[in-house]
Amino acid sequence: MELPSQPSVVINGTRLLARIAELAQIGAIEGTQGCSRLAFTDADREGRDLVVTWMTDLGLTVTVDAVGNVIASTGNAGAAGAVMAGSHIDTVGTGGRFDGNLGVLAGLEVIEATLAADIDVKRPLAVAFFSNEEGSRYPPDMMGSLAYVGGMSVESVLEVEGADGTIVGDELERIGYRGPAPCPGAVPHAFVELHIEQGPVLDNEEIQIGVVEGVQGISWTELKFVGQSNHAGTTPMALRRDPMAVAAEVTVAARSIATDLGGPQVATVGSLTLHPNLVNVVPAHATMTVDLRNTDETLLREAEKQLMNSVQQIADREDITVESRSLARFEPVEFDKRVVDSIEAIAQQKGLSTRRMPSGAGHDAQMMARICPTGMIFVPSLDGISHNPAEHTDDEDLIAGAQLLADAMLALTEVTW
Ligand code: HGY
Ligand code: MN
Ligand code: MN
Repeated sequence: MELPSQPSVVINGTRLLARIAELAQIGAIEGTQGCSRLAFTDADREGRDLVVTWMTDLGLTVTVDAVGNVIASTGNAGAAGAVMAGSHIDTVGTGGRFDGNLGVLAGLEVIEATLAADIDVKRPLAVAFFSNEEGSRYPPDMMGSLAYVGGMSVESVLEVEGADGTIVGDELERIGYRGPAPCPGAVPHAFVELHIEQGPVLDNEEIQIGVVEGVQGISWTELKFVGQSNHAGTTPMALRRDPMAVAAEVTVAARSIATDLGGPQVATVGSLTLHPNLVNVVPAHATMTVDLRNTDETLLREAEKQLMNSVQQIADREDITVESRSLARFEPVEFDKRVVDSIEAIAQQKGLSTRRMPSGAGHDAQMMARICPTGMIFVPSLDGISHNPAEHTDDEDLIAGAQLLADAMLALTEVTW
């Protein structure tokens, strides 16, 4: 792609790092550099209020839509026709300070530096934080951006019940972020998300920038095994209908499916709850989640098929009933080649080392790719650690990623599709 000579702007790295640190204080996890701001909790509201203050202090037009997505833009048409950056500021319960937050604060920094440079930019700039990207408290993940692009109705978002029994609509109301702006939202000219890799590739290969070509497919299933609670001491093994024994075998089966399929296939049992969860009671039921992912949709479907076959065989043998429901299901996504190519060309022009790669994690960009030309920029995660308070990315990598975001966004203001 022939790169237009884009207006250049230098971001203020010190200001960016200071904002990352300040936001990380909200929901800070004692003794770590991580934070916990589950979607629509008080900590999430506090984080939202801080970032909205930074947006309004810049004089940006800030809108809140019906599912709590927040869009700040230099024009008064919101995201319509804008070159938009964005990500999320909600975190998993034991989150790091960079996952999502970097993409939002870097987007804000690009706008602030551009306004300060007082240069003529052909299109409005915008930055968003989308609601509940993590999906840990309320599935699916990328909930806000999925609604923003019309992939999930506002009504169905508002009625989702969380693992803790609360309802999205009530919590959004309670934290004051059930806004008036329309959802689905306006279509941007282009969308670019800067994000930490959250995996080991860039760090291992000592490469500065990941040029992300797409996002792998995601399949979340909740399995509830119903047995018979009984006395741990008096019930002979042959007479038991033990749902925990089934959950354990299914966990091992999920792991073998991933290792047998090989390649990028991954399988995770991240949550398991027993009822009544007591030392001397054979459980009545066990509820677990299985997260399967693959860059190849056919192989992901194969993994799902094998999982459910194993579930049924093991449950039948143990005389256990199974209730299953899908919590999230997204096919693999490819980003727009023109955006991917321009991110790569600009990075290389700047002398940054790059490599093309898929994203193992889900991102709001995979939803925005449904409505406009979209790309992503990765910066290295130390030892590939993420969804862990120890998550770390070096300052110079954060700043290099944010500067590349600025260059890419401004280049995109110059192109017409
Ligand atoms: O689950 C994911 O990949 C993302 O962190 N929500
Ligand atoms: Mn993220
Ligand atoms: Mn995450």
